[in-house]
Amino acid sequence: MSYETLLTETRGAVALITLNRPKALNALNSTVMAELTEVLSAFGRDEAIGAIVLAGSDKAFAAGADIKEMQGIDFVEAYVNDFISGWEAVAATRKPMIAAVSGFALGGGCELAMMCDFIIASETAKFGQPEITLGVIPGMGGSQRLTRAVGKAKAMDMVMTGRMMDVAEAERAGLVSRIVSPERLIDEAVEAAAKIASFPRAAVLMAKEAVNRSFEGTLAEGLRFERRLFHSLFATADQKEGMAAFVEKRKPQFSNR
Ligand code: CO8
Repeated sequence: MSYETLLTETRGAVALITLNRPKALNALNSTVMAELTEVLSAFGRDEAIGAIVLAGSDKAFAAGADIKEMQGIDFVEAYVNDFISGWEAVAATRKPMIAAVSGFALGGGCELAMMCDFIIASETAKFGQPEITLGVIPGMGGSQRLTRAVGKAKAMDMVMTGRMMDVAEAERAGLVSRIVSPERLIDEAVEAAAKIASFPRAAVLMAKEAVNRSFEGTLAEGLRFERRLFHSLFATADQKEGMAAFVEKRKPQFSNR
C-alpha cells in the first residue's frame, strides 16, 4: 500500500500508520482523511492485524486541520457537503487503535488522537484546541471528547483560551495514558498494541465496545450492555482456554475462536 500523506508498515500483528506531511506539520487535509479512511478499512479487514498504532513525526502528531485548505470555504459549502464528516469513519474503527503523540497535537490533531482508544505521549507532546484563535470551534469532536476526557473546567479553559497543555498536565488531566521519552514512543506504542493483539480478538473488540458505551446513555444501560457482552464471551473457545490455562498454571494458547 502506498499513500501520498501516510506511511504504513506492519510489525507482527500490529499496523503502524504514520502521518507524513512534514512540511505542513501533518496538517489534516482531505487527502489525509481519504487515505486514512482507506488504510484503516484495509487493516480492519486484514485478519493478521490485531491492533493499530497511529503516529506523526517528532515535531508534530498533527498541527490541526489544514487551514490553507479550509480558509475559502463558506457556510453553504461546509453544510451541504457536510465538511469533515468523513472523519467519523476513523472514529468508528473497530480494531483497537493507539495514538502515539510527539510534538504538537492541535485542533483536529488533538481530536484525531482522541478518536483513538488511548494516547501514549512523548515528553515533548503538546495538546490544544486553538480553533477559537481562528474564529471557529473544534469540529471533529473536541468539545465532546476533550470534555469527557478532562472534565468541564479544563475543557472550557482549553477551548475558549486556545492555550496548549504540556504532557504532564495532559496526563494529570486524564487525556494521556502514559508518558515516555521521544526515542521510546513508537516502540512503547507498538508493544502495547502487540500485547492487545495477543489477546482473544472477540474479547478485545467487546472490551473496546463496552468502554465506548460508557460515553453514551445512562450508567444502568451501560452496565446491562457490559454484562451481555461479558456473558457472550462464555460462548468462546478462548474463554475456556484462558481460564483452563490459569487453573493449570500454564500459558494460554488462544485461537481467536
Ligand atoms: N494548516 C496548514 N498548514 C499548517 C498548519 C495547519 N493547521 N500548521 C502548520 N502549518 C504549516 C505552516 O503554515 C508552515 O508552512 P510554511 O512553511 O509553508 O509557511 C509549516 O506548517 C510550519 O509551521 P510553522 O512555521 O508555523 O511552525 P512553528 O514551529 O513556528 O509553529 C505551530 C508550530 C505552533 C503548530 C504553528 O504552526 C501553528 O500554530 N499551527 C496552526 C495550529 C492551529 O491553529 N490548528 C488548528 C487548526 S483548525 C482545526 O484543526 C479545526 C478542526 C476541526 C475540523 C477538522 C477537519 C480535519
